[in-house]
Amino acid sequence: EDSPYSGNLEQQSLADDMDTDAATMPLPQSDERRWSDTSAYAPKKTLQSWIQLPNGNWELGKILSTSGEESVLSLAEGKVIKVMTETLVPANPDILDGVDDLMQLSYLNEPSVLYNLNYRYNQDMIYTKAGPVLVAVNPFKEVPLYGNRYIEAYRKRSDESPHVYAIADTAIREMIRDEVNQSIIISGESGAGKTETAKIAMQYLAALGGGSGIEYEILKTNPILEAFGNAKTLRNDNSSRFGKLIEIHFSEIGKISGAQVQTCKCKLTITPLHISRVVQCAEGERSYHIFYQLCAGASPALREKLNLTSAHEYKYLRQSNCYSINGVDDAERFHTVKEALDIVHVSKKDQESVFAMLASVLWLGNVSFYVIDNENHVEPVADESLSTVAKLIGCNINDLKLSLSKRNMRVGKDTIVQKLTLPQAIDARDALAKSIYSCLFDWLVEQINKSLAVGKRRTGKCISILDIYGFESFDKNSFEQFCINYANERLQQHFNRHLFKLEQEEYIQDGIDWTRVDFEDNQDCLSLFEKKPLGLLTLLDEESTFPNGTDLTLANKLKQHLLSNSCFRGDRGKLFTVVHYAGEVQCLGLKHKPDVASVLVTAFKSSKPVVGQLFQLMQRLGNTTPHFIRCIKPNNVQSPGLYEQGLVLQQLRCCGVLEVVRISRSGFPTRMSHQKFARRYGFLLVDNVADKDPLSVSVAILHQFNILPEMYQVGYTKLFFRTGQIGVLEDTRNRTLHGILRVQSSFRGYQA
Ligand code: AD9
Ligand code: MG
Repeated sequence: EDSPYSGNLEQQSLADDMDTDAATMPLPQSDERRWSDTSAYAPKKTLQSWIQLPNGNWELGKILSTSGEESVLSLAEGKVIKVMTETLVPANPDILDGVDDLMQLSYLNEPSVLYNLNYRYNQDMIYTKAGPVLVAVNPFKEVPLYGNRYIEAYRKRSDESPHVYAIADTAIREMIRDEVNQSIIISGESGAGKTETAKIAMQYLAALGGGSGIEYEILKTNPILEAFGNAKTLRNDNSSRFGKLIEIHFSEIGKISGAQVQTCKCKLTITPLHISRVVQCAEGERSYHIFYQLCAGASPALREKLNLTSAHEYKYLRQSNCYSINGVDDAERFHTVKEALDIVHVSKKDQESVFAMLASVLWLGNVSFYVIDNENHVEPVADESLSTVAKLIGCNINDLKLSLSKRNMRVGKDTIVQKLTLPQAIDARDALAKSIYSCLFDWLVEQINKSLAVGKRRTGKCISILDIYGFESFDKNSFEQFCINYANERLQQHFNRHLFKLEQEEYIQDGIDWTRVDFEDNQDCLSLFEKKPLGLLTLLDEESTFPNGTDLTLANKLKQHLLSNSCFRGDRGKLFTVVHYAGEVQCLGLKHKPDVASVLVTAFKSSKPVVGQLFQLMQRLGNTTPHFIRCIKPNNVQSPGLYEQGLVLQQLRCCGVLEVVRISRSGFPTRMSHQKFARRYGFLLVDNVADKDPLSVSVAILHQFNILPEMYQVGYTKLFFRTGQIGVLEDTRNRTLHGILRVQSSFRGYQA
């Protein structure tokens, strides 16, 4: 008696649900409690339900009975438990297992989404749509989803399952159709798969735009940038330490059928590399790959020229106690990089200079100092390291000595020479090493850009792929996280506005009044950063010009001006918290400690260009049609087949996947065509409407069930409902069908 479903009717009713548009079921919804809300949920009406175990994981249970405030459920392996009914979260019928768009789930709650992604992940279906967004769960193994056969299938649209290729294909088509530049924006935590995803997208674009041969060059930028800009970290064996925007330009735009395009050129924009890794890195991590590759792969002749020894001999590489990466052959990689350099037209001579610069950085790290007077001033030891550096960078050994032991100070109009103490000299040495590496990296990017240069006559349009570091929150967060999170906040706004626009378009198309639709924005948080004159960025800039400023004076200043913004919280001492869309981040140490500049080091990168460059990057995306890919890392140990619910959930929240569904549902999320609506509920009407048109039937239903006017909108072709409204109708429909079933079965019994 308790279960409304039995026999054929259950199947029929579920099949009906499948038949309707996405999200036509009563959906539990509450903005404050995100997706876990159960208010619109009557457990009696489903057979299955999610229950949260003490370890935080969700498990599926069958509801055996509900009495008062408690329900009894059976779990897997025959376990039976009693729980508070209000803690139950509705599960979807089995028929919806593994749907390829989360929007198709009848119940859109956290456990259902987690389950759905997991279900697909177990079958190597790592891609899933969340409305307009593609979610990619890192498989940490090779999956059979790529290559020409797949590219062909997506190009012909014979395969429509979610894929990076499908996103790239849509970007091409929309570029041609609308003559608007496109962008593919990839985000996610470190190790989630952004860089791999970017490469997969490039692969598709290159394959489709192929012909001129330049697509091959474009793909070869990857091994170069990864060798010089990626490193093994504790989170990812191949972690990018820079943000990358690659614009792929298309010269001729053909007809939309088959998306005929010709790739022509590309342009790379890179955010500054996190350069300090060159001189310092944590235990178990590595410096940039290229150093190890060079040490392992250089030919005897090159070794001789650079006076190169093994990686173990260099202090900069030795300090973190980690030289190799599982499954990676550095020597082999070195050859790949050399080949790639050939392909992007870096001459053999220039390549040799590049390697000489790398070796000079390594040797610099081995330069040591000795005390020369009783004021603890030092000079570099004139040994093999020092002479090799001088030779490699092509300077006089005495000039090098000078630059590592003295510095020029401006006092008023005069310049005085100051001798350095040991810590100062080490700083000067490291600053020089960093500067050489950073110039080298910039130079490489410039070479690549020259080689693949976009001509002056830009006829066609372009598709940009953004592979940027995702939102970060650690126990200690400094300037680096501050910049990264600000960039992500801007991206999130881009994301929100874009989705809002999509929604709006659908409403306008169907002629409904969209001014009544509210969307939540992250403008408050952005204002916190950008407001002038009293925003985080301005205040930070201002404070960094005060020579006596400290973390504490900065924090006090911020607290003095920013407490009225709800996204800012002053904590004790030099700590303060920024409330980002993806979570709270407690910051300290934003005030930059300037590096002691050596004579050879020119303008050192300060806070301004970092923020500036990120901003530029964002602005470039402003006039493009964005396509979003959110990468998810299912475990922290880079291992295949392991799916940790808690970790995935936290990322779904951080990268706004839950948000996107919420936004997509925050206006009039439930839609149904007049015909479908009339067919589904028409039989509930008291009056006979057999000869009426679907719209009139629909309106009659709305009236009979007293659905309030502000709860729905009537479009030209569809009805649009606020969340939960359809629930009333569904309930009545189920009850009525249940009644019919009882009559039928007793009738059958009577016949028998
Ligand atoms: V970081 O922010 O640069 O530290 P990413 O870029 O998000 O990070 P990356 O693309 O480097 O992560 O992926 C990490 C590792 O996951 C790769 O080295 C692969 O071993 C693995 N991976 C990611 N995506 C795929 C895939 N589609 N197929 C197979 C993958 N392996
Ligand atoms: Mg990366």
